Amino acid sequence: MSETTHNLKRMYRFDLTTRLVAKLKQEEAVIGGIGHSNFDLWSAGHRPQNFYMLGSMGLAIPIAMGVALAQPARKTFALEGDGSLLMELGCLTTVATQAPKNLVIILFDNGIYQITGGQPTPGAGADYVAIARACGLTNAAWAADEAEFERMLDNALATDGPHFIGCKLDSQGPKAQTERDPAQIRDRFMRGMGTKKNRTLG
Ligand SMILES: Cc1ncc(C[n+]2csc(CCOP(=O)(O)OP(=O)(O)O)c2C)c(N)n1
Repeated sequence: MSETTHNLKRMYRFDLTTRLVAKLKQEEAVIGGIGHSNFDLWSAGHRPQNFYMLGSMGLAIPIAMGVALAQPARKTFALEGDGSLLMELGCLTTVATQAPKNLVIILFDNGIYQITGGQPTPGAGADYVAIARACGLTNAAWAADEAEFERMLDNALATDGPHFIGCKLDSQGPKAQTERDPAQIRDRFMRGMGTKKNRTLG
């Protein structure tokens, strides 16, 4: 675990997402942010407990925080891109204040808005772990490589949070695209969370 951005390996988002999904055995919720975070979550294997954010930037962490607070027994992950985090940076102070023990934030930091053509974000040199820590998220660190990412996931699954895991990404694009059907995404997720029982959509 690293508190600085020195010597961090640039990793492949799909590989990291696959490693995360492989560890989920307890119907954990995973919220994929707009951008390629939700594309790779989809590609890693659809689960009813996945929610794919389409349309608005910056909402993966707020949505995940809401799920975590509503269902405190369920570990809940937010996968967010750095561009989207910048759009809603204040959510980190809210997370620190609410402090849901079951929330894990995974930041996919590629320094660009990859999905809209790779424009650099205005925070390309920012240390988001340092920002998270300054907001009050004391369990915040960068993953130096894939093995450490896995150890940090194991720790986040086994211990109280909120946790914040920063990952520097390489420049590879997403594996595929999420099926864009917002009503179905919502409906499946509500069933995955056990909050909707009746069958209205396939
Ligand atoms: C409020 C708002 N502004 C702009 C957009 C257009 N837009 C959608 S995704 C995106 C970039 C997302 O970047 P990031 O979160 O870093 O993810 P990446 O694409 O790098 O995976 C932009 C600019 C939007 N959807 N909403």
